[in-house]
Amino acid sequence: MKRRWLTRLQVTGVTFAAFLLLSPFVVAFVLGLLWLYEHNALLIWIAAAAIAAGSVWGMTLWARHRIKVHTRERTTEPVRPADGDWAPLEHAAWAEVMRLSEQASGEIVTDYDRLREAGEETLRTVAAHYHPEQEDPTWEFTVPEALLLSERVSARLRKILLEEVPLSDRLRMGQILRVWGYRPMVASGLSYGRTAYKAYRIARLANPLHALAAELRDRFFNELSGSAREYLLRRVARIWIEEVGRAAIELYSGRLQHDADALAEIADQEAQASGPTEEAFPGRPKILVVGQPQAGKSTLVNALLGEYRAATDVLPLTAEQEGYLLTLADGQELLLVDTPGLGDRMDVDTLVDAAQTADLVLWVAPAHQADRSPDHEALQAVRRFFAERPDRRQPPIRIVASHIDRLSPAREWEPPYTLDPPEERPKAQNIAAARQAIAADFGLPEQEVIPARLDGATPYNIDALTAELETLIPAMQQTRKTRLLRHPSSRSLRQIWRQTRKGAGRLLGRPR
Ligand SMILES: Nc1nc2c(ncn2[C@@H]2O[C@H](COP(=O)(O)OP(=O)(O)OP(=O)(O)O)[C@@H](O)[C@H]2O)c(=O)[nH]1
Ligand SMILES: [Mg+2]
Repeated sequence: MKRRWLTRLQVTGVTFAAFLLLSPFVVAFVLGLLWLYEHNALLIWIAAAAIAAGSVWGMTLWARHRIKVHTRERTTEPVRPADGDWAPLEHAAWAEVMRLSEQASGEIVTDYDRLREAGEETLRTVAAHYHPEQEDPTWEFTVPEALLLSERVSARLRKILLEEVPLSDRLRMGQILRVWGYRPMVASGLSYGRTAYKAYRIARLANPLHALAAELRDRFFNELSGSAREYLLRRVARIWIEEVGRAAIELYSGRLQHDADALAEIADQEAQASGPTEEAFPGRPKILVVGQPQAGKSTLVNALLGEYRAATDVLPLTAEQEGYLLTLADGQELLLVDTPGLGDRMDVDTLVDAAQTADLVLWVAPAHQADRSPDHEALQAVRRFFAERPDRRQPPIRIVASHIDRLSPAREWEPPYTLDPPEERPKAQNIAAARQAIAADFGLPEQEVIPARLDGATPYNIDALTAELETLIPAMQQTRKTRLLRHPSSRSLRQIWRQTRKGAGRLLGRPR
């Protein structure tokens, strides 16, 4: 009884205090309106207020629309796509990560334990992919590697959240993510590592995920309406899983251990091991020119170089692999390697060996010559080699269909010939037919066969080939990176340690 009376008194008190507090503002507002009226400015004021209110309303609508558009468009796509330089094994692991990310519930990000569990599950899934033979391969990495992993995740998260989650700048991001910068994966990952107990304790002090989860739960997302809240939470959850997955893929595939300098060092070692031609030009993407004897390989090299450098003859000539430096119009340098004709001087095993260190294979096939069985056999061997090793990337292959001038009518040579679609002249029709037949024999799409006449003072269609080389540069560089990561010398512990020393030192608070 007494309590209710007290409460009533309190309510009245509060109301009275509020009235007292607000009254100056109300009075000022009314006086202000009067003043405006007297100075004939009331209408202007009303118009300005309406414009201000209207623009705020418009912005709200726009923000809502943006969220809706995102919700509709990007539910199954990864927030950030797979990396270009991955080998098939990495893509398979990424597919698993995507499966987890698609199933992710947004609610995990408001609960520290569930967030951590989702990270661990992602790590476990990727680990099992790379070490199927082990029962629990998840923690099969060294302390420096684990530190790199966490560094990698946290470095990307802030940027991605800000870019990919609309309105996330409204979170107290700066603060939270700076704490998150204290390596979330250390908290989740290293709690299992005996040797890293110290690092774990430091990370636990900051407890960044806990802070983030609380922030997401309390301050920000509760203000939003149902569907927008659900969408944003889910998006953060997906970013979390995908980025942990991506970093784990980098870790287990050995990529995390390398920076650009280390790759350059490995490239040098590989070049030295592959003989004098490459030793002279280390670090350039390498194009292997192959084909049957007399196909026109050396002529192609000369045509690309624009000068006579590789000896050509009507008799089998090129006796061993020989490298030339090709500089494209934009200054990009490539290493062109001329090879002996497939057969006695270049058997299938030698070709497969050479293809392993190539970033692109240019296969020269004479358009007028019907027997392509040696090519077919050699190509199958190359394909088999890479199919059996999903951790490697097969270099891209393009076919140069040479000797198109020899196609019927053999005496006619009046370029240019239009092929897409083929023009009326029988020569053009025959070139198009040869391109189709070669594509079928090699099991490649027709666009990957480039018809050309290689010999003579003005070789024909070399510019199309050069243009193709230019567009292939990124693919060549990706193949190269994947290849160098597989190089035996890239696994030396010394290197791993040197690269991770800095990160580890920073985290543990002392130089190592
Ligand atoms: N008509 C015509 N002749 C060509 C063409 N391409 C190359 N040739 C000629 O074919 C012959 C052999 O060319 P090479 O470049 O030496 O052939 P290769 O593939 O290097 O031969 P090996 O080194 O012996 O394996 C030379 O006489 C070239 O002039 C072409 O597109 N049309
Ligand atoms: Mg030759």
